[in-house]
Amino acid sequence: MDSVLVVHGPNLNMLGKREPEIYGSGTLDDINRALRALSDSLGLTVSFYQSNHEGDLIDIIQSAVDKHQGILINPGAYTHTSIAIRDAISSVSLPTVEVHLSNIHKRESFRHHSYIAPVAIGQICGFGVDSYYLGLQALANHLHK
Ligand code: CA2
Repeated sequence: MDSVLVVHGPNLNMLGKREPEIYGSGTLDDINRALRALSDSLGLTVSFYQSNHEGDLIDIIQSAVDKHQGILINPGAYTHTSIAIRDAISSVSLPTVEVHLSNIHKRESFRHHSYIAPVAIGQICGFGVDSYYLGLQALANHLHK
Protein backbone atom coordinates (compact mmCIF):
# COMPACT_ATOMS: atom_id res chain seq x y z
CA MET A 1 0.00 0.00 0.00
CA ASP A 2 1.35 3.44 -0.92
CA SER A 3 2.28 5.72 1.94
CA VAL A 4 1.89 9.52 1.91
CA LEU A 5 3.71 11.97 4.16
CA VAL A 6 1.48 14.91 5.09
CA VAL A 7 3.53 17.98 6.05
CA HIS A 8 2.10 21.08 7.70
CA GLY A 9 4.27 24.18 7.87
CA PRO A 10 4.58 27.08 10.31
CA ASN A 11 1.63 28.33 12.37
CA LEU A 12 -0.73 25.63 11.15
CA ASN A 13 -0.66 24.22 14.70
CA MET A 14 -2.77 27.32 15.52
CA LEU A 15 -5.66 26.25 13.31
CA GLY A 16 -9.00 26.52 15.08
CA LYS A 17 -7.45 28.68 17.80
CA ARG A 18 -6.96 32.03 15.96
CA GLU A 19 -8.24 33.77 12.79
CA PRO A 20 -11.16 31.37 12.05
CA GLU A 21 -12.50 33.89 9.51
CA ILE A 22 -9.47 33.20 7.28
CA TYR A 23 -8.54 29.62 8.10
CA GLY A 24 -11.75 28.08 9.46
CA SER A 25 -12.64 26.69 12.86
CA GLY A 26 -11.30 23.13 12.50
CA THR A 27 -8.08 22.17 14.26
CA LEU A 28 -5.05 20.47 12.72
CA ASP A 29 -6.03 17.28 14.55
CA ASP A 30 -9.48 17.47 12.91
CA ILE A 31 -7.85 17.74 9.48
CA ASN A 32 -5.47 14.86 10.20
CA ARG A 33 -8.30 12.64 11.45
CA ALA A 34 -10.34 13.34 8.30
CA LEU A 35 -7.29 12.71 6.08
CA ARG A 36 -6.69 9.37 7.83
CA ALA A 37 -10.33 8.34 7.23
CA LEU A 38 -10.07 9.41 3.58
CA SER A 39 -6.75 7.59 3.13
CA ASP A 40 -8.44 4.31 4.13
CA SER A 41 -10.95 4.68 1.32
CA LEU A 42 -8.19 5.67 -1.12
CA GLY A 43 -6.03 2.66 -0.27
CA LEU A 44 -3.21 4.76 1.19
CA THR A 45 -1.51 5.07 4.53
CA VAL A 46 -0.71 8.54 5.87
CA SER A 47 1.82 9.94 8.34
CA PHE A 48 1.61 13.48 9.69
CA TYR A 49 4.23 16.05 10.58
CA GLN A 50 3.97 19.71 11.59
CA SER A 51 6.79 22.10 12.36
CA ASN A 52 7.33 25.81 12.70
CA HIS A 53 11.00 25.39 11.74
CA GLU A 54 12.35 25.39 8.20
CA GLY A 55 15.24 23.00 8.90
CA ASP A 56 12.93 20.46 10.57
CA LEU A 57 10.66 20.53 7.53
CA ILE A 58 13.67 19.91 5.28
CA ASP A 59 14.81 17.00 7.50
CA ILE A 60 11.41 15.28 7.36
CA ILE A 61 11.18 15.74 3.59
CA GLN A 62 14.67 14.26 3.13
CA SER A 63 13.78 11.31 5.37
CA ALA A 64 10.69 10.51 3.27
CA VAL A 65 12.84 8.71 0.68
CA ASP A 66 12.35 4.92 0.92
CA LYS A 67 9.53 5.40 3.47
CA HIS A 68 6.84 7.20 1.48
CA GLN A 69 5.70 7.28 -2.13
CA GLY A 70 4.30 10.83 -2.11
CA ILE A 71 4.10 14.08 -0.15
CA LEU A 72 1.11 16.31 0.56
CA ILE A 73 2.37 19.64 1.86
CA ASN A 74 1.01 22.94 3.10
CA PRO A 75 4.29 24.84 3.46
CA GLY A 76 2.52 27.83 5.09
CA ALA A 77 4.40 31.10 4.71
CA TYR A 78 7.54 29.19 3.63
CA THR A 79 5.70 28.73 0.33
CA HIS A 80 6.65 32.29 -0.51
CA THR A 81 10.20 32.36 0.86
CA SER A 82 11.88 28.97 0.98
CA ILE A 83 14.21 27.92 -1.80
CA ALA A 84 15.57 25.39 0.73
CA ILE A 85 12.24 23.56 1.06
CA ARG A 86 11.82 23.64 -2.71
CA ASP A 87 15.31 22.12 -3.11
CA ALA A 88 14.46 19.38 -0.56
CA ILE A 89 11.29 18.45 -2.45
CA SER A 90 13.15 18.50 -5.75
CA SER A 91 15.96 16.32 -4.37
CA VAL A 92 13.72 13.51 -3.08
CA SER A 93 11.93 13.11 -6.41
CA LEU A 94 8.66 12.08 -4.74
CA PRO A 95 5.40 13.26 -6.30
CA THR A 96 4.32 16.23 -4.20
CA VAL A 97 1.02 18.09 -4.04
CA GLU A 98 1.01 21.63 -2.60
CA VAL A 99 -2.15 22.69 -0.78
CA HIS A 100 -3.39 25.87 0.87
CA LEU A 101 -6.51 26.57 2.86
CA SER A 102 -6.87 30.09 1.49
CA ASN A 103 -6.73 31.25 -2.11
CA ILE A 104 -3.21 32.67 -2.04
CA HIS A 105 -3.79 34.30 -5.45
CA LYS A 106 -6.48 36.62 -4.19
CA ARG A 107 -4.63 37.68 -1.04
CA GLU A 108 -1.65 40.05 -0.62
CA SER A 109 0.70 40.12 -3.62
CA PHE A 110 3.55 38.62 -1.55
CA ARG A 111 1.49 35.41 -1.31
CA HIS A 112 0.97 35.11 -5.06
CA HIS A 113 4.35 33.54 -5.75
CA SER A 114 5.12 29.98 -4.69
CA TYR A 115 8.66 28.62 -4.70
CA ILE A 116 7.12 25.17 -4.26
CA ALA A 117 4.69 25.04 -7.20
CA PRO A 118 7.34 24.40 -9.90
CA VAL A 119 8.52 21.23 -8.11
CA ALA A 120 5.01 20.01 -7.22
CA ILE A 121 2.81 17.95 -9.53
CA GLY A 122 0.08 20.49 -8.77
CA GLN A 123 -1.24 23.11 -6.39
CA ILE A 124 -4.73 23.26 -4.82
CA CYS A 125 -5.77 26.35 -2.88
CA GLY A 126 -8.80 28.27 -1.74
CA PHE A 127 -11.12 25.44 -0.66
CA GLY A 128 -10.44 25.52 3.06
CA VAL A 129 -9.87 22.05 4.50
CA ASP A 130 -11.24 20.58 1.27
CA SER A 131 -7.94 21.66 -0.34
CA TYR A 132 -6.24 18.93 1.71
CA TYR A 133 -8.86 16.30 0.81
CA LEU A 134 -8.76 17.22 -2.89
CA GLY A 135 -4.97 17.17 -2.73
CA LEU A 136 -4.87 13.69 -1.20
CA GLN A 137 -7.34 12.45 -3.79
CA ALA A 138 -5.21 13.92 -6.60
CA LEU A 139 -2.07 12.33 -5.17
CA ALA A 140 -3.84 8.95 -4.87
CA ASN A 141 -4.95 9.19 -8.52
CA HIS A 142 -1.39 10.02 -9.56
CA LEU A 143 0.11 7.14 -7.56
CA HIS A 144 -2.45 4.60 -8.77
CA LYS A 145 -2.00 5.44 -12.46
O1 CA2 B 1 -3.73 29.31 3.10
C1 CA2 B 1 -2.82 28.59 3.53
O2 CA2 B 1 -2.96 27.40 3.79
C2 CA2 B 1 -1.46 29.23 3.84
O3 CA2 B 1 -0.44 28.27 3.56
C3 CA2 B 1 -1.48 29.56 5.31
C4 CA2 B 1 -0.24 30.31 5.76
C5 CA2 B 1 0.01 31.53 4.88
O4 CA2 B 1 1.21 32.17 5.26
C6 CA2 B 1 0.08 31.15 3.42
O5 CA2 B 1 0.25 32.32 2.66
C7 CA2 B 1 -1.21 30.47 2.99
C8 CA2 B 1 -0.42 30.80 7.21
C9 CA2 B 1 -0.77 29.72 8.16
C10 CA2 B 1 -1.19 30.39 9.43
O6 CA2 B 1 -2.09 29.56 10.08
C11 CA2 B 1 -2.77 30.08 11.12
C12 CA2 B 1 -3.86 29.38 11.55
C13 CA2 B 1 -4.61 29.87 12.59
C14 CA2 B 1 -4.25 31.04 13.22
C15 CA2 B 1 -3.14 31.73 12.79
C16 CA2 B 1 -2.39 31.25 11.74
